[in-house]
Amino acid sequence: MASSSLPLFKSLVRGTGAATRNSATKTYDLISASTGKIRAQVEMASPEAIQAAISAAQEAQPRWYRDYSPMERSKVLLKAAQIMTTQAEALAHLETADTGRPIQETRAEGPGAADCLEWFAGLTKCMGGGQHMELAGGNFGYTRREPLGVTVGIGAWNYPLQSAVWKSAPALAFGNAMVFKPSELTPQTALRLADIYEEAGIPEGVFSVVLGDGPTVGTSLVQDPRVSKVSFTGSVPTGRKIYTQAAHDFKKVTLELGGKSPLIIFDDTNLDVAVTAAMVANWYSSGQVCSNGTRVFIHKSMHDAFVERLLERTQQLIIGDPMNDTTDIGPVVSEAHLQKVQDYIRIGVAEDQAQLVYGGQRIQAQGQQPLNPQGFYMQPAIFTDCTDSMRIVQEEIFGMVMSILPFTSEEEVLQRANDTTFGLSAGVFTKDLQRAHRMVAQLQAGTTWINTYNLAPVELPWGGWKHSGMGSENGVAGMESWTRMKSVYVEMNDIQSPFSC
Ligand code: TXE
Repeated sequence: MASSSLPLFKSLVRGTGAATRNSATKTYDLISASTGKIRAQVEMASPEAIQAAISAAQEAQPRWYRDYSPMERSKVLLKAAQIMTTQAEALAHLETADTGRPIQETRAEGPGAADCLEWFAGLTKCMGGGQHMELAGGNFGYTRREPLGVTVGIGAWNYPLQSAVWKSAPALAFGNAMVFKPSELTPQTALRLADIYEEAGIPEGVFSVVLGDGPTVGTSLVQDPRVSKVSFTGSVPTGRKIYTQAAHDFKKVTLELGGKSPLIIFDDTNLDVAVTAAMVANWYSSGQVCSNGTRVFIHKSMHDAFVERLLERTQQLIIGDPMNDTTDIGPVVSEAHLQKVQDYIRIGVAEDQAQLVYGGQRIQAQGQQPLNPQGFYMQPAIFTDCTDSMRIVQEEIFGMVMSILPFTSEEEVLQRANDTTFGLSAGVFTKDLQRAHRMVAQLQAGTTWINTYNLAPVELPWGGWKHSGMGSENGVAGMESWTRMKSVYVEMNDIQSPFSC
């Protein structure tokens, strides 16, 4: 039973209609991934609160765009970045409490979010139409780049702060307002972000956070006709639903969806580099990363040595309380997600000739160290002898389940790597530069890495191909995603009548 001393998280709506934000609604419990116990409660945004958030955004957006020049908006975002940096440690604790990701990982979130704010603070100063055309008769035309208006962001639970900032920083930088809904499992850093924006000087109503589930709160946001864009990070089925619903009003949509990415390791790669790559691409964040390289294509000639070294190093990982500085791997986010990952491990064991050569079990201790028995802890799972058509090789699991797939030639591995409905990312490890560039040119993925994996600096656009999404976030492309163009024709003479009178 929840006790009344538990923290209660509520939506954060400031500005027009904000008084209705506390209208009665139901609450739900948040469960700690490391103890399995109730750690807080969340009040679902009522229909009135959702309406209030969108009304506040609608009222605030024109002023945010017209009264603040790009230079002024830039300064506000830089201030937000500065506050974000000073609060990085506190944000890391909130993120770890919500997600179960180790604190040594979540310490990167604040600085990463600050980078994103700084990037868009810079880019907003370049917000211009970019075209001035001399036209017939001494007339001329030019283009204006303008904001979209009221936008909606819907975030996922694996990287909640990153989801919130990757969407809101560009939205706000280019003069939009945003109503953001974090995942129902991970509300805390989005709420803190709203406070940071307020402290930085972003006017009330420009950014609101509404809490609650997808089917009711998320759907209301997506279907509201006042919303002109939805930016979503999450699963493929939900992305498809949102795309369909948004089509009714021809809203702009950006979808950052799942993946089943190939990590391709050629035999000129140093053995330990190869193993580090596979571990980074599979074990980080307990495997809950959309771009993870879960299909590990390893050249046949180094397969056995690779597997042996991978097992050796994976066994040394410290699985434990995510708040401990030394923990490498924390629990997965929820009991339901743990069950989903465990189900896939059972499917893998039953399928074909695949061999589970390491791990996969739910655990209550690591060596002599007990773990909280109610926590959602598991060992990483390594499958060898996999074939391309197996379900564990084709479907996104979003957990620590690595499939090892030997290959012999460049042509063969390229064809097999692309043989998936997903197209989020891909990595190639080789010392042969020509081969590396040849490969990335043919890999069907929105992001590719040469001799590294899972880096996503804000300077480069991020977005999936095929079923992994549409549109992109970050990079210079971020300006395109959050603005629209307007052509202006200027007549320098009296208008000529085409009519007879
Ligand atoms: O995702 P959902 P879930 C994948 C991963 C994971 C699976 C399920 O495979 O196991 O998705 O995770 C909101 N209208 N990824 O259940 O349901 C929801 O409240 C509007 C990959 O968390 O897609 C949450 O805020 N919104 C991924 C967000 O959508 C709706 C990260 C994601 O929820 C909605 C997360 C609706 N009808 C999961 N239904 C990645 N790309 O990184 C749900 N939501």
